[in-house]
Amino acid sequence: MRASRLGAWRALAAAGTAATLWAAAGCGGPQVRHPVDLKEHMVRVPAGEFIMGRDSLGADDERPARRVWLDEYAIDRVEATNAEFKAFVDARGMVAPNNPAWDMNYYLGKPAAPVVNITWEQANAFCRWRGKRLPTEAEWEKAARGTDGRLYPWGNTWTDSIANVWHNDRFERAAPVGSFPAGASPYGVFDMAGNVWEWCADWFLPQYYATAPPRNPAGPKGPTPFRAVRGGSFTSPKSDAEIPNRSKSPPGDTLHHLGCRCAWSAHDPTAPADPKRH
Ligand SMILES: [Ca+2]
Ligand SMILES: [Ca+2]
Repeated sequence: MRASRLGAWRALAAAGTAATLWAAAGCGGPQVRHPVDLKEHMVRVPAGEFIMGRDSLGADDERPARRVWLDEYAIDRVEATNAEFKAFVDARGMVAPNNPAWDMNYYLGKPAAPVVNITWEQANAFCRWRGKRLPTEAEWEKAARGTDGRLYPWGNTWTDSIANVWHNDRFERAAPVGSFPAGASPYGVFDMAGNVWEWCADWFLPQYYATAPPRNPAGPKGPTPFRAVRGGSFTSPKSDAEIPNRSKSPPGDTLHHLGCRCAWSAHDPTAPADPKRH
């Protein structure tokens, strides 16, 4: 475990993220020190329980609502941008993502917009290259709703113009990341409701919640036909932007409204050898 933590730190430093803060874990448990990147605006989410899923409204795959414990982790405050993904593409000599049909200069012309048209493998490789990883569905959901089971990042009542969904605001397509500070989550994470859908680490199974472990769930063992995607997008009705809403996509697909953000923790729950992955 110690070796992997040091490895993650070295990878983060190697990715050119020198501006780091060594932050201590919350009080109570043993101290865990990890690099929280200031330049890239990662947000620390303290260890503890939160309410995942919901029992009323929503779809069957969101049930049952249950209390889930997550170890401390950090998550990017904003969605991955075209500029950040270009640094990865250029460093690896990869083919750049296709432009969406609605803007043929999107990838190079809008560096602050969220990267789209990337496969799950590309999103995963991008996060690994940065010394990070994709968040689990549980990590994504806790970062979006905090610990009180709220429906939207800002509370329980929909509010127009503080999230980018379909026909509710000043953006017809994807907005520059972080354009809606009033719609931030309790941890200060942006665009968890709308803008672009986000790949999660987990394989997707609709019935997973019924049997998921209560601590650090990282998705079914897989493979399944789909990876989990969360949060809705600029093409979505506001119901898709309700935090418990779950969706999925074949991991090899690229979509003009699907991107990613990255996470980091001292102990990676998505690592295949991790016994917590069950
Ligand atoms: Ca919109
Ligand atoms: Ca989003």
